[in-house]
Amino acid sequence: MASCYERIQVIDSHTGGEPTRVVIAGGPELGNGPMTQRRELLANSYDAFRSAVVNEPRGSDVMVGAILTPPSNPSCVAGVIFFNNVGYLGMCGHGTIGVGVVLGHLGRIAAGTHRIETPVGIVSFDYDGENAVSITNVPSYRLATAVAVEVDGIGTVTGDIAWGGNWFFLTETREKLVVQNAERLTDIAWRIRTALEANGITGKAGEIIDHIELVGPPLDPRNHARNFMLCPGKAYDRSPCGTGTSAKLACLHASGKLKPGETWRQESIIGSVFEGSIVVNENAVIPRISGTAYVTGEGTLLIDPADPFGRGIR
Ligand code: PYC
Repeated sequence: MASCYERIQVIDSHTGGEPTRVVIAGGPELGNGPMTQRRELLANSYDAFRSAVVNEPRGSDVMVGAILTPPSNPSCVAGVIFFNNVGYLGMCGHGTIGVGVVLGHLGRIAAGTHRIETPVGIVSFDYDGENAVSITNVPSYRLATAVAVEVDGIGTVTGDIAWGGNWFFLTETREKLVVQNAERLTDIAWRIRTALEANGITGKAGEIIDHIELVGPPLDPRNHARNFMLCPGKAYDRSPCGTGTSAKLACLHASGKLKPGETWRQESIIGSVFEGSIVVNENAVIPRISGTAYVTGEGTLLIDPADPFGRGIR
């Protein structure tokens, strides 16, 4: 019977081809604590909710979810916790661009500058009132450079470890970064991720490096680089990845290849582009990432308690 359904109201969008499903009502009560605490509560007590929203049969491995909460900081328009097919993200750049456009679509914000609260800090964004959003991300940095790791079936792979709101390993590749090679690129990136973990190569506080970015030359000469970014749940980002582009900007700055005010155009595996730049504030690199998002759907997800896959296929 329809009245038995659990109902979750969502707005879907995509940013450079990468989907974001924003939960605007029907999520669990997460309290008023800091966003880190709310994310922990979501993970520990309501993980089935995450799976129901983004996993098959309602979603897919590519889908990123964003649950809106009241902010704990009154200067923010919302608190946001991002999640995916396997767990939770610190920040999400394409997702923030999607959230900005969805909040505009709902009439909750007008064109201008706004702030959201995430588990890794406050992120501000400029919204043009239509589809364009420029985010000012959390401080980003390169943790280590020229890190060499022995990768099964590949050999020695060298790359940088950087924070852009999530942990990244960025390595230059000679592979052709085209979507037709997605299976091979996924295999390479996953092997790198596995090798990093097996060798105890982690983020600053021992975090798993769960985003692997293969970087190569752009196909479009107007851009500076092209990437293939493998997400924690083995799906690849259709967008250039906002946090991954932030990590890349931090690495470029650390090696003297990007100055404040210069523009970096990052191309994704499907050819969508984020424009990035940095300001440097007390030695921290603050990335600014610009992109566009489009609303693709408005709807109510229904969970029938009798459905054996109602909480998603996990
Ligand atoms: O845009 O930051 C991003 C992102 C992270 C994972 C997928 N997209």
